[in-house]
Amino acid sequence: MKLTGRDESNHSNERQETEGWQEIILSMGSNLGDKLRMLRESVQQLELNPDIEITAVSSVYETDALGFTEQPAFYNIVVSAKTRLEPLDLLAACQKVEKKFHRERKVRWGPRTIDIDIISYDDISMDSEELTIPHPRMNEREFVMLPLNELITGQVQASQSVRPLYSNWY
Ligand code: A4P
Ligand code: MG
Repeated sequence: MKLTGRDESNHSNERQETEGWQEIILSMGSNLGDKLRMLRESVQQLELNPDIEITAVSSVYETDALGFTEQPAFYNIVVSAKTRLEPLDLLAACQKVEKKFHRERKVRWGPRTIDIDIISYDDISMDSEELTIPHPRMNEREFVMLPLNELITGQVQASQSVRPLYSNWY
């Protein structure tokens, strides 16, 4: 998925594709501790990676927990960026940031200090045990779609379960 109408690149030359900078979308969520700080410092950590360049950050949305609902509300954002990392190396970079903030995986869909999901990577589709892109549940998730829509259109929208909280926070 691309936010800007870049030209239809030539996918026949995959080597050239993977060596360049690719457009990616990340979704980040936190529902434990100082959630705003967690999001801010996680974006900062990604920015410290020389192979990742953040291009836009959405407002922070307060969102009702989906899946395992007996947990605090989340703060969610969507970030667009460019990377010259391969998809699995990008996943590793995201997981390194999660680890830095001592994310513990106790309950699937349970509370977390920071969760970073790769929503899309250029126009690539892949489905392996480690990584599925585009993210398979993105379309049904307002906490992804509303911030993503903000990055694409500039319009901040709210729904019953997704409430814009902070703009220009980063
Ligand atoms: N994995 C596969 N594809 C991807 C991808 N595109 N991006 C693998 C990132 N990771 C991907 O994820 C489990 C494994 O998924 C990883 O090891 C990776 O190899 P995880 O982050 O360890 O565990 P998780 O987050 O608990 O599971 P999952 O399936 O990622 O959960 P979701 O779907 O991300 O849901 N409610 C609100 N309001 N806001 C939220 O942010 N998040 C979740 C988590 C549930 N409810 C929520 C929110
Ligand atoms: Mg995840």
